[in-house]
Amino acid sequence: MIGKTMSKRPLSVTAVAIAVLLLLLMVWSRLATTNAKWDGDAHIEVPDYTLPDPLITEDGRQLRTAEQWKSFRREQVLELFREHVYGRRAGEPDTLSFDLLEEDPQAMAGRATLRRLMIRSQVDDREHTFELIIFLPNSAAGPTPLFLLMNNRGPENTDPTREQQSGFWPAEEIVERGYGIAALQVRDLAPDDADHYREGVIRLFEGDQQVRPGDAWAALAAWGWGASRAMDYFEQNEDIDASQIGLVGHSRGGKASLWAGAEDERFAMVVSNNSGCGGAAVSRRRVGERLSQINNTFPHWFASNFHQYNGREHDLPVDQHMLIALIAPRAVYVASASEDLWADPRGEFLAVAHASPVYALWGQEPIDPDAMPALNQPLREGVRGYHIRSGAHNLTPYDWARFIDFADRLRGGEED
Ligand code: GTR
Repeated sequence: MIGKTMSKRPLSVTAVAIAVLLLLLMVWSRLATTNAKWDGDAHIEVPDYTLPDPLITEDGRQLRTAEQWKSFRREQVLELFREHVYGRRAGEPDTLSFDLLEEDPQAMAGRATLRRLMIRSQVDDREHTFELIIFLPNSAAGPTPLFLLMNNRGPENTDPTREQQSGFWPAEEIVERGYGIAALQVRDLAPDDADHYREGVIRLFEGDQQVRPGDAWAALAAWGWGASRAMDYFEQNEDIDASQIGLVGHSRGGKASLWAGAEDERFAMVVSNNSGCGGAAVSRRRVGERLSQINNTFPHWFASNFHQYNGREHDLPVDQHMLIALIAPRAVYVASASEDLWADPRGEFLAVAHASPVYALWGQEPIDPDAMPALNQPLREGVRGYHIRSGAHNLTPYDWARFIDFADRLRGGEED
């Protein structure tokens, strides 16, 4: 070879050692971030509190069996929530019918069938209607499991034409994974407005009744009533597997989905996303939104009796872990977001964990309240699931993908 000889100086041992060290450091810091405990609320002081024991009856008896829970305690707890928190919702209307507004077997470029229905209810001479949108995967071999979103945002988020697509309701991705996806607009059931919330199904049942009792239902319960009417439709439709319906709600919609899942045991799975105060979060922690704030800002969400507990969370005969317990032994999934301190992520996790004694009546393993999962590391314990996503208050494709992973595993009958 003509010219310069390349110098072949061997890499010094020190340089190699430094490189290896740097590499190890990078791997370690990566692992540390992924497995890090969430401590975004470390600066918040939490008062001492004691949660009511769901397994001790009002007359002080300790429950031991699922039979006892089912035969009377569940109803007692449900009654406490009706009386003090959400109010008593109406039953079925005098007549109920489903009008098919549109059916398109070639929706989503042939991958799904779109169905739009008008759900029509009648009580005395009054009528109420609301629309239900459904996409069913065309690849389905039999009746399809389905997720129903109680949409608390604008209807453009659940556009049946799919001209507008939103990560809040990623219908294409859900269909792709073999699930049906449906939506109702909560405002159709009860406008989300203190002056007008009765102008939906509440008026259907009450007419213009002036005086309302302290346990009269309000917007959240009315929204859930709509989910039950959608369920009435799923039950009579053979393309849908009504025994595998997941009810999903975000934020105020998540408060409503939990309560609807407590009232209506036909929902096999209930999902609360960032539901916070009056949803999954333990009220007695008084972290993030307080009862006084929620009741003053949104006086039309809960029964008026609930307002008596403003600043008196510790006097409530229930707390939100008992709401989760009302879903037992069915599946429940609670999701939080790391920046959503207003919804108290840890309080949301704790409600799931403190529902353990009730889930244990069916042999479910407990969830340790001190073992809140790290960011973006979903936890599944039997039929209960939880995750805390990094980021802001929102319902995102990441959240939906985790709900579906969870549902897949439950349907696969996998054990942890
Ligand atoms: C907030 C309210 C929360 C939550 C949220 C939402 O303003 O304080 O309880 O429900 O709205 O629905 O996005």
